[in-house]
Amino acid sequence: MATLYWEEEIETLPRVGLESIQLKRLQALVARVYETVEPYRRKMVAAGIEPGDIRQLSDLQKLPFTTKDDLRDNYPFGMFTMGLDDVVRVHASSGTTGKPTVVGYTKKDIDTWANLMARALTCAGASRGDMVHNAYGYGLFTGGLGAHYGAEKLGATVIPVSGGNSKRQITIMKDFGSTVLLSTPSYALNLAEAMEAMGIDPASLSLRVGIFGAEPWSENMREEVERKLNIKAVDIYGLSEVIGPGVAQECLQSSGGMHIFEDHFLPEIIDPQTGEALPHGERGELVFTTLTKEAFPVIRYRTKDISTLHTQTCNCGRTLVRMDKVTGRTDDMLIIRGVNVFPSQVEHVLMGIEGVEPHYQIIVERQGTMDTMSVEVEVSETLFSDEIKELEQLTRRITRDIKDILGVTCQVRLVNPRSIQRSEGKAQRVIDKRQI
Ligand code: DLL
Repeated sequence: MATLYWEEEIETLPRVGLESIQLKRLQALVARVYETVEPYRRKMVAAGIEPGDIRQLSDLQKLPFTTKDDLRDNYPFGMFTMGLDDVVRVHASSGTTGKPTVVGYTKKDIDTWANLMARALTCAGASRGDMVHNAYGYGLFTGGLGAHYGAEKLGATVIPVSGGNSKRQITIMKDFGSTVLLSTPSYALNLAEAMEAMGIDPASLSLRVGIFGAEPWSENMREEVERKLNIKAVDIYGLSEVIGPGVAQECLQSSGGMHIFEDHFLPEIIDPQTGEALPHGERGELVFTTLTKEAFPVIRYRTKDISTLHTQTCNCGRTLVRMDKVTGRTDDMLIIRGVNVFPSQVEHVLMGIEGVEPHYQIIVERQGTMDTMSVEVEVSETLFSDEIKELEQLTRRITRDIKDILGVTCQVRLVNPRSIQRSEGKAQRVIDKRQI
Protein backbone atom coordinates (compact mmCIF):
# COMPACT_ATOMS: atom_id res chain seq x y z
CA MET A 1 0.00 0.00 0.00
CA ALA A 2 1.53 3.30 -1.07
CA THR A 3 2.03 5.94 1.59
CA LEU A 4 2.00 9.63 0.92
CA TYR A 5 5.25 10.55 2.63
CA TRP A 6 8.65 9.02 3.24
CA GLU A 7 9.42 11.32 6.19
CA GLU A 8 6.10 12.86 7.08
CA GLU A 9 7.28 15.02 9.97
CA ILE A 10 9.93 16.89 8.05
CA GLU A 11 8.00 17.05 4.78
CA THR A 12 5.02 18.70 6.47
CA LEU A 13 6.85 20.72 9.11
CA PRO A 14 5.57 24.28 9.64
CA ARG A 15 8.03 26.69 8.06
CA VAL A 16 9.29 28.16 11.34
CA GLY A 17 10.54 24.74 12.42
CA LEU A 18 12.07 24.08 9.05
CA GLU A 19 13.87 27.42 9.00
CA SER A 20 15.33 26.80 12.42
CA ILE A 21 16.79 23.49 11.19
CA GLN A 22 18.10 25.22 8.08
CA LEU A 23 19.84 27.95 10.08
CA LYS A 24 21.59 25.50 12.40
CA ARG A 25 22.76 23.42 9.45
CA LEU A 26 23.88 26.47 7.50
CA GLN A 27 25.96 27.77 10.40
CA ALA A 28 27.65 24.40 10.86
CA LEU A 29 28.31 24.13 7.13
CA VAL A 30 29.85 27.58 6.78
CA ALA A 31 32.13 26.97 9.76
CA ARG A 32 33.19 23.62 8.31
CA VAL A 33 34.01 24.78 4.78
CA TYR A 34 35.83 27.82 6.19
CA GLU A 35 38.10 25.44 8.05
CA THR A 36 38.51 22.79 5.41
CA VAL A 37 38.14 24.18 1.88
CA GLU A 38 40.78 26.71 0.95
CA PRO A 39 38.92 28.23 -2.06
CA TYR A 40 35.84 28.91 0.14
CA ARG A 41 37.92 30.45 2.89
CA ARG A 42 39.76 32.66 0.39
CA LYS A 43 36.51 33.95 -1.09
CA MET A 44 34.97 34.57 2.31
CA VAL A 45 38.04 36.43 3.52
CA ALA A 46 37.98 38.56 0.35
CA ALA A 47 34.31 39.36 1.02
CA GLY A 48 35.08 40.20 4.66
CA ILE A 49 32.85 37.43 6.03
CA GLU A 50 33.48 35.04 8.89
CA PRO A 51 31.40 32.03 9.88
CA GLY A 52 30.17 33.92 12.99
CA ASP A 53 28.51 36.50 10.71
CA ILE A 54 25.81 33.98 9.77
CA ARG A 55 23.21 34.76 12.46
CA GLN A 56 20.00 34.42 10.50
CA LEU A 57 19.00 32.73 7.25
CA SER A 58 19.04 35.99 5.31
CA ASP A 59 22.77 36.32 6.13
CA LEU A 60 23.22 33.67 3.45
CA GLN A 61 23.14 36.54 0.99
CA LYS A 62 26.41 37.85 2.40
CA LEU A 63 28.24 34.75 1.21
CA PRO A 64 29.96 34.69 -2.18
CA PHE A 65 28.50 32.58 -5.00
CA THR A 66 30.11 29.38 -6.25
CA THR A 67 30.20 28.62 -9.98
CA LYS A 68 31.29 25.87 -12.35
CA ASP A 69 34.43 27.95 -12.95
CA ASP A 70 35.38 27.56 -9.28
CA LEU A 71 35.10 23.80 -9.70
CA ARG A 72 37.16 23.88 -12.89
CA ASP A 73 39.86 25.98 -11.22
CA ASN A 74 40.08 23.44 -8.41
CA TYR A 75 39.80 20.33 -10.58
CA PRO A 76 39.48 17.53 -9.66
CA PHE A 77 39.14 17.38 -5.86
CA GLY A 78 40.15 20.87 -4.67
CA MET A 79 36.69 21.75 -3.36
CA PHE A 80 36.30 18.58 -1.29
CA THR A 81 36.26 19.09 2.48
CA MET A 82 38.38 16.02 3.14
CA GLY A 83 40.98 13.67 1.73
CA LEU A 84 39.88 10.77 -0.42
CA ASP A 85 40.12 8.20 2.41
CA ASP A 86 36.54 8.86 3.44
CA VAL A 87 35.21 9.49 -0.05
CA VAL A 88 33.52 6.33 -1.25
CA ARG A 89 32.28 7.50 -4.64
CA VAL A 90 32.80 10.18 -7.27
CA HIS A 91 30.54 11.23 -10.13
CA ALA A 92 31.18 13.77 -12.87
CA SER A 93 29.23 16.03 -15.18
CA SER A 94 30.23 18.18 -18.12
CA GLY A 95 32.56 21.06 -17.50
CA THR A 96 32.54 24.01 -19.85
CA THR A 97 35.69 22.90 -21.67
CA GLY A 98 37.80 19.75 -21.69
CA LYS A 99 37.65 18.82 -18.01
CA PRO A 100 34.55 17.46 -16.29
CA THR A 101 33.14 18.72 -13.01
CA VAL A 102 33.89 16.16 -10.30
CA VAL A 103 31.79 15.60 -7.19
CA GLY A 104 32.37 13.26 -4.25
CA TYR A 105 30.36 11.45 -1.57
CA THR A 106 31.14 9.93 1.82
CA LYS A 107 29.29 6.84 2.97
CA LYS A 108 26.92 9.12 4.86
CA ASP A 109 26.38 11.27 1.75
CA ILE A 110 25.39 8.17 -0.20
CA ASP A 111 22.91 7.33 2.59
CA THR A 112 21.51 10.87 2.59
CA TRP A 113 21.12 10.75 -1.17
CA ALA A 114 19.46 7.31 -1.14
CA ASN A 115 17.08 8.57 1.52
CA LEU A 116 16.22 11.66 -0.53
CA MET A 117 15.66 9.59 -3.66
CA ALA A 118 13.41 7.28 -1.62
CA ARG A 119 11.56 10.41 -0.55
CA ALA A 120 11.31 11.54 -4.18
CA LEU A 121 10.02 8.14 -5.32
CA THR A 122 7.42 8.09 -2.54
CA CYS A 123 6.39 11.62 -3.47
CA ALA A 124 5.81 10.31 -7.01
CA GLY A 125 3.62 7.50 -5.68
CA ALA A 126 6.13 4.64 -5.71
CA SER A 127 6.45 2.19 -2.84
CA ARG A 128 7.90 -1.12 -1.69
CA GLY A 129 5.82 -3.28 -3.96
CA ASP A 130 6.96 -1.51 -7.11
CA MET A 131 9.11 -2.83 -9.91
CA VAL A 132 11.31 0.16 -10.72
CA HIS A 133 12.60 0.22 -14.28
CA ASN A 134 15.64 2.47 -14.05
CA ALA A 135 16.59 3.64 -17.53
CA TYR A 136 18.76 6.53 -16.35
CA GLY A 137 22.35 5.96 -17.45
CA TYR A 138 24.64 4.16 -14.98
CA GLY A 139 28.16 5.53 -14.77
CA LEU A 140 29.67 8.91 -14.07
CA PHE A 141 26.22 10.45 -14.63
CA THR A 142 24.39 10.69 -11.30
CA GLY A 143 21.02 9.56 -12.70
CA GLY A 144 21.47 5.77 -12.77
CA LEU A 145 23.17 5.05 -9.45
CA GLY A 146 21.40 7.91 -7.65
CA ALA A 147 17.97 6.57 -8.52
CA HIS A 148 19.11 2.98 -8.00
CA TYR A 149 20.16 3.43 -4.37
CA GLY A 150 16.96 5.37 -3.66
CA ALA A 151 14.73 2.67 -5.10
CA GLU A 152 16.55 0.01 -3.07
CA LYS A 153 16.24 2.12 0.07
CA LEU A 154 12.53 2.35 -0.62
CA GLY A 155 12.44 -1.43 -0.71
CA ALA A 156 11.21 -1.58 -4.28
CA THR A 157 12.67 -4.05 -6.77
CA VAL A 158 15.07 -2.27 -9.10
CA ILE A 159 15.76 -3.26 -12.68
CA PRO A 160 19.10 -1.57 -13.40
CA VAL A 161 18.52 -1.54 -17.12
CA SER A 162 20.32 1.80 -17.83
CA GLY A 163 19.79 3.63 -21.13
CA GLY A 164 19.62 2.32 -24.71
CA ASN A 165 18.44 -0.82 -26.50
CA SER A 166 14.77 0.11 -26.48
CA LYS A 167 13.46 -3.21 -27.76
CA ARG A 168 15.11 -5.09 -24.94
CA GLN A 169 13.80 -2.52 -22.46
CA ILE A 170 10.25 -3.14 -23.62
CA THR A 171 10.60 -6.89 -23.48
CA ILE A 172 11.89 -6.55 -19.92
CA MET A 173 9.10 -4.15 -19.03
CA LYS A 174 6.57 -6.66 -20.24
CA ASP A 175 8.15 -9.82 -18.82
CA PHE A 176 9.19 -8.39 -15.42
CA GLY A 177 6.10 -6.26 -14.94
CA SER A 178 7.76 -2.85 -14.55
CA THR A 179 5.43 -0.45 -12.73
CA VAL A 180 7.58 2.69 -12.42
CA LEU A 181 9.72 4.05 -15.24
CA LEU A 182 12.70 6.30 -14.55
CA SER A 183 14.25 7.95 -17.60
CA THR A 184 14.72 11.22 -19.39
CA PRO A 185 11.40 12.41 -20.87
CA SER A 186 12.80 12.20 -24.40
CA TYR A 187 13.85 8.60 -23.86
CA ALA A 188 10.37 7.81 -22.53
CA LEU A 189 8.93 9.03 -25.84
CA ASN A 190 11.47 6.93 -27.63
CA LEU A 191 10.33 3.88 -25.70
CA ALA A 192 6.73 4.71 -26.55
CA GLU A 193 7.59 4.74 -30.26
CA ALA A 194 9.49 1.50 -30.03
CA MET A 195 6.53 -0.04 -28.24
CA GLU A 196 4.24 1.01 -31.02
CA ALA A 197 6.61 -0.42 -33.61
CA MET A 198 6.64 -3.73 -31.71
CA GLY A 199 2.85 -3.75 -31.70
CA ILE A 200 2.63 -3.66 -27.91
CA ASP A 201 -0.32 -1.88 -26.37
CA PRO A 202 0.91 0.13 -23.33
CA ALA A 203 -2.38 -0.66 -21.60
CA SER A 204 -1.33 -4.31 -21.55
CA LEU A 205 1.73 -3.44 -19.42
CA SER A 206 1.83 -2.79 -15.66
CA LEU A 207 3.49 0.61 -16.02
CA ARG A 208 1.75 3.19 -13.82
CA VAL A 209 4.01 6.19 -13.36
CA GLY A 210 7.05 7.77 -15.00
CA ILE A 211 9.56 9.93 -13.12
CA PHE A 212 11.26 12.04 -15.74
CA GLY A 213 14.02 14.60 -15.48
CA ALA A 214 17.65 15.51 -16.31
CA GLU A 215 16.47 17.71 -19.18
CA PRO A 216 13.74 20.32 -19.75
CA TRP A 217 10.32 19.13 -20.86
CA SER A 218 7.09 20.96 -21.43
CA GLU A 219 3.48 20.37 -20.44
CA ASN A 220 2.82 19.31 -24.04
CA MET A 221 5.47 16.67 -23.74
CA ARG A 222 3.90 15.51 -20.49
CA GLU A 223 0.54 15.03 -22.20
CA GLU A 224 2.14 13.16 -25.05
CA VAL A 225 4.15 10.78 -22.89
CA GLU A 226 1.18 10.18 -20.55
CA ARG A 227 -1.06 9.34 -23.48
CA LYS A 228 1.44 7.24 -25.37
CA LEU A 229 2.58 5.20 -22.37
CA ASN A 230 -0.74 5.21 -20.53
CA ILE A 231 0.90 6.47 -17.32
CA LYS A 232 1.06 9.47 -15.02
CA ALA A 233 4.26 11.46 -15.64
CA VAL A 234 5.98 13.55 -12.95
CA ASP A 235 9.04 15.75 -12.97
CA ILE A 236 12.25 15.21 -10.98
CA TYR A 237 15.03 17.78 -10.74
CA GLY A 238 18.61 17.67 -9.61
CA LEU A 239 22.18 18.38 -10.56
CA SER A 240 25.47 16.67 -9.81
CA GLU A 241 27.00 19.64 -8.03
CA VAL A 242 24.15 19.66 -5.51
CA ILE A 243 23.82 15.84 -5.15
CA GLY A 244 22.30 14.43 -8.36
CA PRO A 245 18.62 13.52 -8.84
CA GLY A 246 16.50 14.03 -5.71
CA VAL A 247 16.89 17.76 -5.14
CA ALA A 248 13.22 18.38 -5.99
CA GLN A 249 10.27 16.18 -6.91
CA GLU A 250 6.81 16.80 -8.26
CA CYS A 251 4.14 14.95 -6.29
CA LEU A 252 1.22 13.03 -7.73
CA GLN A 253 -1.29 15.45 -6.21
CA SER A 254 0.64 18.41 -7.53
CA SER A 255 -0.95 21.76 -7.89
CA GLY A 256 2.13 22.77 -9.87
CA GLY A 257 5.87 22.57 -9.32
CA MET A 258 8.38 20.30 -7.64
CA HIS A 259 8.95 20.16 -3.88
CA ILE A 260 12.51 21.12 -3.02
CA PHE A 261 13.92 19.01 -0.22
CA GLU A 262 14.74 22.12 1.76
CA ASP A 263 15.97 20.46 4.92
CA HIS A 264 18.98 19.47 2.78
CA PHE A 265 19.12 22.11 0.05
CA LEU A 266 18.56 25.79 0.66
CA PRO A 267 17.23 27.40 -2.53
CA GLU A 268 17.36 31.00 -3.68
CA ILE A 269 16.28 32.74 -6.85
CA ILE A 270 18.56 35.53 -8.01
CA ASP A 271 18.64 38.04 -10.79
CA PRO A 272 21.27 36.45 -13.06
CA GLN A 273 22.56 39.86 -14.12
CA THR A 274 22.94 41.56 -10.74
CA GLY A 275 23.19 38.55 -8.45
CA GLU A 276 20.52 40.07 -6.21
CA ALA A 277 18.13 37.73 -4.40
CA LEU A 278 14.57 37.90 -5.76
CA PRO A 279 11.37 37.34 -3.76
CA HIS A 280 9.27 34.21 -4.14
CA GLY A 281 7.10 34.28 -7.23
CA GLU A 282 9.72 35.98 -9.39
CA ARG A 283 11.57 34.23 -12.16
CA GLY A 284 15.34 34.07 -12.05
CA GLU A 285 18.34 31.80 -11.65
CA LEU A 286 18.18 29.00 -9.11
CA VAL A 287 20.97 28.95 -6.53
CA PHE A 288 21.50 26.14 -4.01
CA THR A 289 23.40 25.72 -0.77
CA THR A 290 23.70 22.12 0.44
CA LEU A 291 23.01 21.84 4.16
CA THR A 292 24.01 18.27 4.97
CA LYS A 293 26.57 17.05 2.47
CA GLU A 294 29.94 16.02 3.91
CA ALA A 295 32.52 15.45 1.16
CA PHE A 296 31.42 18.02 -1.36
CA PRO A 297 29.07 20.69 -0.03
CA VAL A 298 28.37 23.78 -2.10
CA ILE A 299 27.63 27.30 -0.95
CA ARG A 300 25.34 29.42 -3.12
CA TYR A 301 25.98 27.33 -6.23
CA ARG A 302 24.70 29.06 -9.35
CA THR A 303 22.83 26.43 -11.33
CA LYS A 304 22.16 28.67 -14.37
CA ASP A 305 18.68 27.08 -14.46
CA ILE A 306 15.75 29.46 -14.73
CA SER A 307 12.76 28.86 -12.46
CA THR A 308 10.45 30.42 -9.84
CA LEU A 309 9.84 29.48 -6.19
CA HIS A 310 6.42 29.27 -4.46
CA THR A 311 5.63 28.64 -0.80
CA GLN A 312 1.87 27.99 -0.81
CA THR A 313 1.13 24.64 0.79
CA CYS A 314 0.47 21.96 -1.82
CA ASN A 315 -2.61 19.70 -2.08
CA CYS A 316 -0.40 16.89 -0.81
CA GLY A 317 0.19 18.68 2.50
CA ARG A 318 3.91 19.18 2.04
CA THR A 319 5.13 22.55 3.32
CA LEU A 320 8.35 22.39 1.33
CA VAL A 321 8.84 25.20 -1.16
CA ARG A 322 8.06 24.36 -4.78
CA MET A 323 10.03 25.24 -7.90
CA ASP A 324 8.38 25.64 -11.28
CA LYS A 325 9.50 23.55 -14.21
CA VAL A 326 12.89 24.73 -15.43
CA THR A 327 12.17 26.85 -18.47
CA GLY A 328 15.69 27.55 -19.68
CA ARG A 329 19.25 28.41 -18.75
CA THR A 330 21.25 31.56 -18.40
CA ASP A 331 24.15 30.01 -20.30
CA ASP A 332 24.44 28.11 -23.56
CA MET A 333 24.45 24.58 -22.14
CA LEU A 334 22.51 22.15 -24.32
CA ILE A 335 21.07 18.86 -23.12
CA ILE A 336 21.23 16.25 -25.86
CA ARG A 337 19.58 12.92 -25.03
CA GLY A 338 20.16 13.71 -21.36
CA VAL A 339 23.84 14.57 -21.80
CA ASN A 340 24.94 18.10 -20.92
CA VAL A 341 26.91 19.72 -23.70
CA PHE A 342 28.59 23.10 -23.74
CA PRO A 343 29.42 24.57 -27.16
CA SER A 344 32.78 25.56 -25.67
CA GLN A 345 33.58 21.85 -25.21
CA VAL A 346 33.01 21.23 -28.92
CA GLU A 347 35.26 24.18 -29.70
CA HIS A 348 37.91 22.81 -27.37
CA VAL A 349 37.90 19.49 -29.25
CA LEU A 350 38.00 21.15 -32.67
CA MET A 351 40.83 23.45 -31.76
CA GLY A 352 42.96 20.50 -30.76
CA ILE A 353 42.88 19.20 -34.34
CA GLU A 354 45.20 20.47 -37.02
CA GLY A 355 43.68 21.85 -40.22
CA VAL A 356 40.37 22.68 -38.55
CA GLU A 357 39.35 26.33 -38.65
CA PRO A 358 37.77 28.10 -35.65
CA HIS A 359 34.51 28.41 -37.57
CA TYR A 360 31.84 25.92 -36.68
CA GLN A 361 28.18 25.61 -36.02
CA ILE A 362 26.27 23.12 -33.90
CA ILE A 363 22.85 22.15 -35.16
CA VAL A 364 20.47 20.43 -32.80
CA GLU A 365 17.27 18.85 -34.06
CA ARG A 366 14.64 16.45 -32.85
CA GLN A 367 14.01 13.64 -35.30
CA GLY A 368 10.97 11.78 -34.11
CA THR A 369 11.67 11.57 -30.41
CA MET A 370 15.46 11.59 -30.69
CA ASP A 371 17.69 14.62 -30.28
CA THR A 372 20.39 14.77 -32.90
CA MET A 373 23.45 16.97 -32.94
CA SER A 374 25.48 17.77 -36.00
CA VAL A 375 28.60 19.86 -36.18
CA GLU A 376 29.51 21.75 -39.32
CA VAL A 377 33.12 22.72 -39.35
CA GLU A 378 35.31 24.57 -41.81
CA VAL A 379 38.63 23.09 -42.81
CA SER A 380 41.67 24.91 -44.16
CA GLU A 381 42.14 25.47 -47.93
CA THR A 382 44.99 23.01 -48.06
CA LEU A 383 43.08 20.30 -46.30
CA PHE A 384 40.03 20.90 -48.40
CA SER A 385 41.96 20.22 -51.59
CA ASP A 386 43.20 16.93 -50.16
CA GLU A 387 42.02 13.49 -51.07
CA ILE A 388 38.51 12.49 -50.07
CA LYS A 389 40.04 9.69 -48.04
CA GLU A 390 41.84 12.16 -45.81
CA LEU A 391 38.76 14.27 -45.32
CA GLU A 392 36.85 11.17 -44.33
CA GLN A 393 39.55 10.32 -41.85
CA LEU A 394 39.31 13.78 -40.36
CA THR A 395 35.54 13.51 -40.08
CA ARG A 396 35.91 10.23 -38.23
CA ARG A 397 38.54 11.70 -35.91
CA ILE A 398 36.36 14.69 -34.97
CA THR A 399 33.33 12.45 -34.42
CA ARG A 400 35.38 10.13 -32.22
CA ASP A 401 36.98 12.92 -30.18
CA ILE A 402 33.59 14.55 -29.57
CA LYS A 403 32.16 11.20 -28.51
CA ASP A 404 35.14 10.50 -26.23
CA ILE A 405 35.17 13.87 -24.54
CA LEU A 406 31.53 14.91 -24.53
CA GLY A 407 29.87 11.52 -24.48
CA VAL A 408 27.51 12.22 -27.38
CA THR A 409 27.50 10.81 -30.86
CA CYS A 410 27.15 13.54 -33.43
CA GLN A 411 27.28 13.88 -37.15
CA VAL A 412 30.25 15.86 -38.42
CA ARG A 413 30.17 17.66 -41.75
CA LEU A 414 33.29 19.31 -43.12
CA VAL A 415 32.39 22.38 -45.11
CA ASN A 416 34.18 24.67 -47.57
CA PRO A 417 36.48 27.32 -46.19
CA ARG A 418 34.52 30.56 -45.50
CA SER A 419 31.12 28.93 -45.94
CA ILE A 420 29.88 29.41 -42.38
CA GLN A 421 28.36 32.82 -42.00
CA ARG A 422 30.66 35.26 -40.20
CA SER A 423 29.12 37.21 -37.38
CA GLU A 424 29.19 40.90 -36.77
CA GLY A 425 28.75 40.48 -33.08
CA LYS A 426 28.37 37.29 -31.13
CA ALA A 427 28.92 34.26 -33.34
CA GLN A 428 25.85 32.05 -33.56
CA ARG A 429 27.40 28.78 -32.58
CA VAL A 430 24.21 26.88 -31.94
CA ILE A 431 21.08 26.47 -33.99
CA ASP A 432 18.59 24.64 -31.81
CA LYS A 433 15.63 23.61 -33.93
CA ARG A 434 13.96 21.48 -31.26
CA GLN A 435 10.49 22.37 -30.17
CA ILE A 436 10.12 20.89 -26.74
O1 DLL B 1 20.77 15.60 -14.69
C1 DLL B 1 20.68 14.83 -12.40
C2 DLL B 1 19.37 14.17 -12.68
C3 DLL B 1 19.35 12.84 -13.07
C4 DLL B 1 18.19 14.86 -12.50
C5 DLL B 1 18.16 12.22 -13.28
C6 DLL B 1 16.98 14.24 -12.70
C7 DLL B 1 16.95 12.90 -13.10
P1 DLL B 1 23.50 16.80 -14.29
O2 DLL B 1 23.93 15.83 -15.33
O3 DLL B 1 24.53 17.43 -13.45
O4 DLL B 1 22.51 16.11 -13.29
O5 DLL B 1 22.64 17.91 -15.02
C8 DLL B 1 22.02 18.93 -14.29
O6 DLL B 1 20.23 19.10 -15.90
O7 DLL B 1 21.27 21.96 -14.06
C9 DLL B 1 19.37 21.23 -15.42
O8 DLL B 1 19.85 22.12 -16.42
C10 DLL B 1 19.07 19.88 -16.06
N1 DLL B 1 17.93 19.23 -15.38
C11 DLL B 1 17.95 18.29 -14.43
N2 DLL B 1 16.70 17.93 -14.09
C12 DLL B 1 15.86 18.70 -14.85
C13 DLL B 1 14.45 18.83 -14.96
C14 DLL B 1 21.28 15.55 -13.59
N3 DLL B 1 13.60 18.08 -14.25
C15 DLL B 1 21.24 19.83 -15.19
N4 DLL B 1 13.96 19.77 -15.82
C16 DLL B 1 20.46 20.88 -14.43
C17 DLL B 1 14.80 20.54 -16.56
C18 DLL B 1 16.65 19.54 -15.66
N5 DLL B 1 16.13 20.44 -16.51
